[in-house]
This record gives sequence, structure tokens and C-alpha cells, in this order.
Amino acid sequence: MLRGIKLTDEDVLLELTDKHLNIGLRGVPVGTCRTSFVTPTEGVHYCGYPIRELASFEPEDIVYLLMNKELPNASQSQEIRKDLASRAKIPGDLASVLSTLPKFGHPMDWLSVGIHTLGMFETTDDWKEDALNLIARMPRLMGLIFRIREGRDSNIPEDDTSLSLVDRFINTLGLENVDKGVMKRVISTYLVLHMDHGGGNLSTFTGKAVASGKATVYSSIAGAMNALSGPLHGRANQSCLEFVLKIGTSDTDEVEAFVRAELDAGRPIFGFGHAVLRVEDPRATVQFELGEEICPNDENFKIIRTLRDVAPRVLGENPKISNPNANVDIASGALLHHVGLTDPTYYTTFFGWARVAGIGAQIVDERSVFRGGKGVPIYRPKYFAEQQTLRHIE
Ligand code: NMX
Ligand code: MLT
Repeated sequence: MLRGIKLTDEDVLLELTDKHLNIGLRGVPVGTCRTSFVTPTEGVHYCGYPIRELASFEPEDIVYLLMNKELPNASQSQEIRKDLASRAKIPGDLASVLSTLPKFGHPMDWLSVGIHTLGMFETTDDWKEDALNLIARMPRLMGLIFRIREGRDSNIPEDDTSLSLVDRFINTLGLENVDKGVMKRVISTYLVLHMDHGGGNLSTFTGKAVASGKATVYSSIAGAMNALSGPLHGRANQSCLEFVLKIGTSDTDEVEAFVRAELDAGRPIFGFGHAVLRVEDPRATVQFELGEEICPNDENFKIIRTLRDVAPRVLGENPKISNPNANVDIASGALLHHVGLTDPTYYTTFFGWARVAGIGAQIVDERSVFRGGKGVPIYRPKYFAEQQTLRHIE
């Protein structure tokens, strides 16, 4: 028993053998997490609440939950909005820095550089202050990344801080001919669903590891974004919509032929499988429900609907695959595409934007709450030498 937490044989490697090495720390207990936990059958819970029950909350309220471990009441909900608004002004010329970046670079690299830049403009020596400042400044950073990469004017007025985080992004983005109401709904849901996923997912673990050496919140979260940018992690949402666009038909046989050809070519089926979940991810289910409501006849949505039926059956033929079901990345691209965000290379930046809240809250906990406020010590797991024989230069 660890402070009321019961470790089961599944969680803990009671007898460590060499079969537990070089497997990406699967099942190796590392620490505790105050913001969320993930179960194989119900998925992520934020501070105890199953994600399904939180999906239609406003992002600001979930930021409050992750930071304070309680849902806000009406006045706390107003307070967190005011607090974030008071932090929104960026203390430096972010647009000029972003304008120097190569437009052919990946948007996730822009996001990471953007977060680093915000840290160079200002850090406060207070973990929570920095985490909240970064959360408050993300909408403008996100909007500027789009505008500048697309060659649109970045000399735009400061954010109207009476607006929500998502409205501030939509304003900075400044797209014409889109339904801003539906866009807001899709992005708000996206943010809430992606904000946190337990302590051990690669980007969160990376962010906390960097922070354990007392790097700043900004450096730590920029590092986390680099971890998130890999196709097996956050960038699966980009890859998933890219192959949806390539498939181009919701015909079951053609989708099945595509999935089999991808597997034969040794490529993963993006949007399926998970390190922890063993059923369809509830975050995927929620997004499918949203899609059925707002865009049931969208061509891409129809394709992912077919993929959702076909891929688990095909992947299930391989007994090595622990979970053939849809994960969070199956549906988000089709929804973003539907609301006018049609370039999949940007999709992981939304994942990153969302996760700043969860990783930020977990860094605050690890650095300023655990061990009576002293914080978790610098990360230093053990590795065995493969070359055990002592050698000397002749
Ligand atoms: N397509 C093809 N092969 C797969 C898939 C998939 N969707 N899922 C698992 N496998 C393979 C996996 O590569 C591994 O092969 P090998 O033994 O040759 O290394 C084998 O099945 C066993 O893997 P698992 O134990 O089931 O899964 P693991 O925990 O290693 O990996 C993922 C989890 C998520 C990395 C893996 O399921 C995957 O690559 N999925 C596709 C990419 C994806 O959608 N990633 C997003 C995950 C969520 N997120 O946003 O971070
Ligand atoms: C997720 O959101 O599914 C992840 O960050 C991947 C994981 O939990 O391993």
C-alpha cells in the first residue's frame, strides 16, 4: 500500500527480470499523479471525473479543475476567467520572432519555439505563475502560428481579454467564411478531451523529467511538445487525417484494402491502439457523437466511421496488438477539417495547446507539492550496461 494507493500485480513488476527492460517503462511504477488517472476500460478521469462527464465543460473550468483538483463553483469559474485574462498580454514581440522561422518547418516545431520564446520574454521563478501565464498566452501563440505561416498580416490588435480562450484563438486566427460557433464548439471539446492523460504518457513524462532538473516551465513544456510531435504520439492525429484524405472513399471493402495495404507495408494504422486503454477510447466515442451531430454527411467523417468498424477487426487478427480499438486521434482531424481547419499538419498543435494545461498542472504538483513542497528529486532511473566487460584503450 502506498499512501492509500493499492498496487496490483498488473501495476507493479513485483519481480523485475530482463523481460521488463527496454520496453519503454511499461507498467513500472514511477510516482503518483494528482490531476488524472487512466483505466484500461474507462479511459482518463480528471481528478476522479470520467472524461465523458466533463466533455461539454468550458476549457477554463477544466484548467481550474486540473490546477485546484476541484470543479469551480460559479464565482470561481468567473475568477479563473478573469485571472487568465489578466495574464494574456504577451510581454514581447512574439510575431517578429515567429516571422523569422522557416515556413516549411513543422507547426509543432513552431509551437515549441513559440513556447521557448514566451519563456525568454518572461519567467517568474514561480511554477504555478508560469504555468498559468503560458496557458493564458497560448491562444495568441496558436493564432499567430497560423497567420504567419500562411503569410497573413500578423500586426493585429491585442487580444480582447473579455473573451474566452477559444474565442481569442478564433479572433487571432481570423478566418473568413467559417461558422465560428461550430468551430468554437469543436475546439472547446477538443481542448477539454486532450488536456491531460495520466502521469506516464510520453509528453507529460518528458515535461516533468525536464522540470525535475529545475528547467523552467517554458523549457519543460517546449520539451514536452517535442515529445508530442512524434507520429506514434500526438502527431497520429495528423497522420490519421492524411490517410483519410488518401483513402477518399467510405466504401467498406476499399477502406479494408487500404488498412491491409498499410499494414503489409509495415506502417501503423494511426488512430488505433493504445498503451493503456483496452477498449475504444471514450474520447474517441465523444468525438464520434459530436460528429454525428454536426457533420454526419461530411466525407471525411463518413470515412472515419467506416474505419472505426473495419480497422479494429483487421488489427484484431494480430494477437500482438493489445488494443485494436480507436484512440483519441481517430476523429479529431475530421472534426477540425469540417470546421475549416483543413491542413492536417496543424492538428497536433491543438493537442499541444490542450496539454499545456495538464502538463503544467502536473509540473506544478511535482515541483511544489510533492515531498512536503520540496518537489520530486531530479529524475534518474537506472540503466544496465550491455557491455559488462571492462575495457581499456590499448
Ligand atoms: N497499427 C499497427 N501496429 C500496431 C498498432 C496499430 N495501430 N498498435 C499496435 N501495433 C503494434 C505495435 O507497433 C507493436 O509492434 P511490435 O511488437 O512489432 O513493436 C505491437 O502491435 C504491440 O503493441 P501494443 O503493445 O499493442 O501497443 P504499444 O503500447 O507498444 O503502442 C501505440 C501503443 C499507441 C504507440 C500503438 O498502438 C500505435 O502505434 N498506434 C498507432 C499510432 C497512434 O494512433 N498513436 C496515438 C496514440 C494516442 N496518442 O495520441 O498518443
Ligand atoms: C493519450 O492522450 O492517449 C496519450 O497521451 C498517450 C498515452 O496516454 O500514452
